This record gives sequence, C-alpha cells and structure tokens, in this order.
Amino acid sequence: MAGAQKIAIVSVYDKTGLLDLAKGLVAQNVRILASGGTSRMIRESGFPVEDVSAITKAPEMLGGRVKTLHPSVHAGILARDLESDEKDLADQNINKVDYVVCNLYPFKETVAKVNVSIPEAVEEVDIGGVTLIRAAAKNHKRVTILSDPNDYAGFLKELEQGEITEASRNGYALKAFEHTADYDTAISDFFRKEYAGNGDQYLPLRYGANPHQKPAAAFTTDGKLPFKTLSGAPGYINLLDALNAWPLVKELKAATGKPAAASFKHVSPAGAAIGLPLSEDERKVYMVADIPGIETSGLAQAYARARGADRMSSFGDVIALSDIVDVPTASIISKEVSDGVIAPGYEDAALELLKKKKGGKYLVLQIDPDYNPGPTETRTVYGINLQQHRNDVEISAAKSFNSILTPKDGAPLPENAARDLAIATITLKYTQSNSVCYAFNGQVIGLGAGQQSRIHCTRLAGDKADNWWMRFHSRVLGIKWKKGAKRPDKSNAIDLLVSGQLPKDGAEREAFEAIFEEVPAAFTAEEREAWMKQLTGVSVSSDAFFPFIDNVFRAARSGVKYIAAPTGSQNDSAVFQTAESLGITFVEQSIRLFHH
Ligand code: 93A
Repeated sequence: MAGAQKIAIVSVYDKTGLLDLAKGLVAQNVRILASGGTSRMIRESGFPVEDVSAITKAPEMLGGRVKTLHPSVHAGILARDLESDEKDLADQNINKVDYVVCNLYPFKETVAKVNVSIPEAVEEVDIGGVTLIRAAAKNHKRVTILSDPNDYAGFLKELEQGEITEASRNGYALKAFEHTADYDTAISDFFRKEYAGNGDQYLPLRYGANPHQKPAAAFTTDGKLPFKTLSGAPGYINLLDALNAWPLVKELKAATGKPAAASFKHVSPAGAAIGLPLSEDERKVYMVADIPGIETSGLAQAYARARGADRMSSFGDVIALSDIVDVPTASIISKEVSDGVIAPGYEDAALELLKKKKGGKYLVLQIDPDYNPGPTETRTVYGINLQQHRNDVEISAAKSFNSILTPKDGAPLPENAARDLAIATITLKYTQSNSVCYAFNGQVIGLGAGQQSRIHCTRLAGDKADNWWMRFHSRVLGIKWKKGAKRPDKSNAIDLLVSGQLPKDGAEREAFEAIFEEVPAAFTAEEREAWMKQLTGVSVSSDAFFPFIDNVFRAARSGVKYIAAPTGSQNDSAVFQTAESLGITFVEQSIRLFHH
C-alpha cells in the first residue's frame, strides 16, 4: 500500500550507533521492530519500539535460539512487489518490511579465545541473524539491508531525503553477502580444525615460510586433501615444492610416455628428467654406479638424471616421481641429502627404505594421481586476494614446436629435439620467472630461475649447463677421492673444479685439497674450450621472448642447436637472424609461461 508506514527490523549484537539509528528512524516515522536485547536498549533510551513478537505473536524461545525466525518476519522481508506476493501477505495479514538492520553474534572473537570449547563456539553460531541478512540482501531490489554500523549515518541521510537509492541498496546487499560469507568461512574454519584436523582435510604445519610465522596450515574446503603423509611431517615450503613438482612430473610423463622425476628447491626445479638408460659415464657423474636394478628402472634413471643435473642446487630437495616408487629409486634417495618425496605410491620395500631416512623424519607424501585441481587459483598477498585461471595449458612434443622460424627450409624438428624442448618448456611452467632452461638427452641440464633480467637467466642456465658438461670430462671422471669422502663434499669440490673457482691458497685451498687422494689440476681456458666444443644438440626454452640477441649468442656457447621461445619482441627479427647465422633452429612456442 503506497504511503503505508515503513517498517524496520533491527537485531544487532554490536549495538554501536544503535540509538542514533533509532532516533533517525523515528524521525522519519519508521516503525521499529527489534529483537530482545536490541529492543530493550532502544526502549530504555525512550524511543518507540516494538518487540518482534508483536508481529510473530510468538515469544523468543530456547534461550534466544529462536528470536526472529518466523514467516511473519521473513515473508515480510522476502515479498516482492508482485500481485501474487501481495495477495499471500494479505491472506496472512503480514506487512512488508522495508529495512533490515542486523549484525551477527561474535563467532570470530569467541573462537579466537584460548581453549574455547565446542559448546561455547556452537552457541555463537548465529542462525536467525544470517537468515535476516540473507533474506534482505536477496530482496535488495526492494529492501535495504544494513549489516555494518558504519553505514547508518549515510543511510539516514538518504532516508531524510526520501528514498534509499538503488545504488545504495546494491552496495549494502553486496556488503551483506560478504558479511555472511566471511562469517560462514570463520565457522567452517573452526570446525575443520576440530573435526578434520587429522590431516585428511586440514593439516596443521609447524610454521609457515619461517619459524616465527605461526600458526600455519594446509587445507582444502572441498572434500579431502589429495595427498596423504606416509612418513614425517610436511613444512610449508615442502608443500610449495611438492605441489609444484608433482604436476611437473605428471605432465612430463603425459608428454613423453616415460617415467619422470623432478628435484625441487625453493619452489623451482633444480632438475627434471625422464627415464632414459644411463651410460657408464652418466652413472658415475650422477653417483649411481652402485645402485642395483637401475638398468631396468626408468623411474630410478629419471631421478638419477633430475638429481644429477645440478647436484649443488638439489642438496636437500623435495622430489616428485611420476610412478610407483621402486627399490632402485628409493635406494638413490636414501643416499642423498633430501627433505621429502611425493609420488602416487610406493612399493613396500621402497617405503621401508624411505621411512628409515633422517631418523624416521623423512617426508613421504602419497598423491592421488587422478586429482585434478579446479580451474581457479586464489592467493592472498598483503591482505588482497589475487585470482586467476590455473595455468592448465598443455605443452606437447608433437604440437607445441611446429612453428619453425629459422631455418626457413621448413624441415621438422628431430624427435629428440622436440622431446627435449617439451621437457625444457614443461619445466619452465613450474619455475619461478624469469626462467630459461637448457635440456639435452631427456633431462634438464641448466635452469636459470627467478632472475629479473632474461640475459641473466640465459647466462645462469648456460653456466649450469657448462658445469654439467664439464663434469663428464675425463679429469673429473678420474678423480681419486680420499676414502670416506662424503657425497655432498664431493659435489662441492667438483663444482669448484668445473666452474673454475678453485681456491688458490690458504685455508680455503687446504679444505679443497683435503678430500682428494690426488688433487686434480685446474682446467686451462684451452682445455675448457676444447671440451665445451664437444657439447652439441642442446635445446633451450624461454618462458617469454628474448628481448635482445645476446641471449642467442650466449646459448650458442653451450652447444645449443634448438631454441623455443614466444615471440613479440621489437628485436624479434634480429633474434631470429642471429639464430640462423649461428645454425640454430628457432621455434616459436607461442605461449608465455611466467610462473609465480
Ligand atoms: O540464536 S539466533 O540465531 N536465533 C534467532 O532467531 C535470531 N534472530 C536474530 N540469533 C538471532 N538473532 C541475532 O541476535 C542477531 O543476529 C543479533 O546478533 C542478535 C541480537 O540479539 P538481541 O537483540 O537480543 O541483543
């Protein structure tokens, strides 16, 4: 009925600004209906108010659990300006409600208290208030919902001028939906910890990225976590590594049909590879000459290659393996310094080996290989939610490298090159940007991650590839170690030797020499150059275009024959020409693959 007295339902836990609101409503001749405590406070201040029971004809009951839950309230709020709705209201003698003012029981504040009990928390789960807010927000075309005392003043100002505008009603409704969503999140967070804190759905972590970042947890709001902890306890960075490393090996396997492995550190791969037979030299360089059964285990070969690419960076890695872990693979792992492993399953004997590692603290995660994350990823940075579609683009040897820009004869890539470019490119998909990856013979041989400048990536990765290749030099293969020399110490000494960083004298030199039976001579520039010339057929992928020709020149120095990168630089044509002049095949890989 036009001109009828407007009605407000007011039910607030937080009574800030309530009396000013009541005063303003009364001044505009609005009829106020309020729940118990709210009504009392308004009445005691001398403003006219009625209890909600005036329209429900039912008292508050169950100690306040039922205050406003009643068709007289909710039909009044939800009714539209439709003839059929008007008739329903008239039949039941219900008046339309125009304004709802409500804020909720302090669930968050209650559960933030130390040692809060479940019954205490349960009592703070607001039902009627959420229903008032949702109903009013749903019908915001007609009804105004105020869920924040900060909005009272603006609302009253508009009311004085006549009507609440559509824009304001929309804004208040959005705020109301956010309010109930946030409230429900707090409730489910609390009960998830109470009822699913055994690691199935909610996994408490010792701390976050650093020991002072507590509390920390991993959880899903959608059923169970897709992984189980079979041994040890994951840390926050372990999970960042594992949850990046697993999809990498899954995709490597899908792209090549071979078992795949990755060795992660600080959320970038140190190495990644597929299972291809190992030569005698490779077995030596990768320190797996004594692993029984490695000749027949593709998975062990893959991990030997992933770990062997850059042994310095792999120290203390989190490993991902595409297949059920067998004894040869577990045997390699048990010899290395490593933090954890994620795989779809473990043979019993392999699991036994891994469980003994690190005095029983070695992290062993089992992932559901069929798990597929949803399409949207959200993270919070400095209090702001960032959301994007997951990078679910598929890279394949067969389809991603067919657009050959140089040479112009149109000859397709050799199969090995397409395979290595696929391995390098899939690896970049899970590497912190900027990133450039060199791959050869089914494995990463040099990865430059997280550099702000592309040429620095290309150099870093190229230098790593060079070090990798120098490790195959006969002088390194022939090193005579002192008895009892440990694997990490050997790796450190080899790295000094192959990178040309040998200490000249003093205590540093003594420490270097201490590990050898016979100290190897430093490489001369000529020896290095002669050996590097023997490395050819390397593939390089870049996660974005090369802005300058320097990248191509640097890649060529490490035996690169194939480059895949997105295009779009102002220098594109100079980059392609440089590749052509150096006899490098340049393939357009059209998808930019930044990862953060
Ligand atoms: O226990 S309830 O979920 N049952 C209800 O029917 C109900 N209606 C409003 N709590 C209910 N409320 C809440 O009461 C409001 O959300 C508000 O937080 C509070 C105000 O109570 P009072 O007016 O008695 O102080």
